[in-house]
Amino acid sequence: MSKPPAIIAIDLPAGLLEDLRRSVTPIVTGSDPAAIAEALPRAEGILCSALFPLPAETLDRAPRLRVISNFGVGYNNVDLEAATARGIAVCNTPGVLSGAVADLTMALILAIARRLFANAAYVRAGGWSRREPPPPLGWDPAGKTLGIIGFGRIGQAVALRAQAFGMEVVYHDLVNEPVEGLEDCRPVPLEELLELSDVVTLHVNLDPSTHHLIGARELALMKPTAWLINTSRGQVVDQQALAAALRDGTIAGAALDVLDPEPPAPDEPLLAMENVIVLPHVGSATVETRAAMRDMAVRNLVAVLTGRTPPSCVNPSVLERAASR
Ligand code: 8YV
Repeated sequence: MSKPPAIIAIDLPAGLLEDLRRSVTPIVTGSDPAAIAEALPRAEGILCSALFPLPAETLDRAPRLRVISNFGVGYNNVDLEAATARGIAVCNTPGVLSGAVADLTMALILAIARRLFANAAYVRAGGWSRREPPPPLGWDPAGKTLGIIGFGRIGQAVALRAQAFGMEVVYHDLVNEPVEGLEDCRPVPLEELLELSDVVTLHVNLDPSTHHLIGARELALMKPTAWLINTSRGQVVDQQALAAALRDGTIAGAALDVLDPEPPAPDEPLLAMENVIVLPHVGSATVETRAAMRDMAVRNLVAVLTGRTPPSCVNPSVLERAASR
């Protein structure tokens, strides 16, 4: 029997690609847009980065597509409604990257608190050798309040880490219920979270309800000493409003692993600000986590193409419909 053709738009190690070839025929390997566009009409599956756009117009050019396997937990790159209407399963890689993203978030909190980047820049620029005054003192995370917006797997993993450093945790989510094992974390309305927190960190999915969730009004509610951390999606923050709030001292600073757009334009104002740390979207970028994500993304792709249940599908109604046929 012929194996279903699939586009493999991320790099896979040779061993994993060999495993995949047992059930699937890769018709493209790599992220060349022209090769992908040419192969789309034949493809039954696509394995791509969570940043690879798949709007309805692209899905229209892929009439045989049965599965989109996203290499990542976020799936805002896919028009989910259009995929579901066309019977395409959309899969992602939740869980395996929560620890890495939470570690990065905690690293940013500590870096902000201890002025890590400013101190390292001072030494590198020769300030210490020249006996110039060092950057101002940092602050202890213990006793400070961390506000977590989005209390899913990643938000909860951040809470565990912050509690170990003695931070008080408040959170806001759609379902504001106490979480088992995290009973000391307090659910609060969004406005209260913004007013209370010394650091606000974002861990929501990007969808129409969270687009520009943090804008001028929300930033104005924050303490002038507070920092904003974003390791979710750039579009959750109104970037112009953020730049204005950072310029006029409405908030103290921002640490951003994600921007809108990515990569940023060279003249993006946030890149030049002293009180802003920007990282190039590296939340999941560890050897171990990327390997686990690749593995799960391959298992998702192969499962759907061979009629089995994938480890994680965000529109399971498509699989139920296919099974009842
Ligand atoms: C990217 C991410 O997928 O999981 C997500 O949603 O944003 C990241 O893990 C990864 O950087 C690959 O592009």
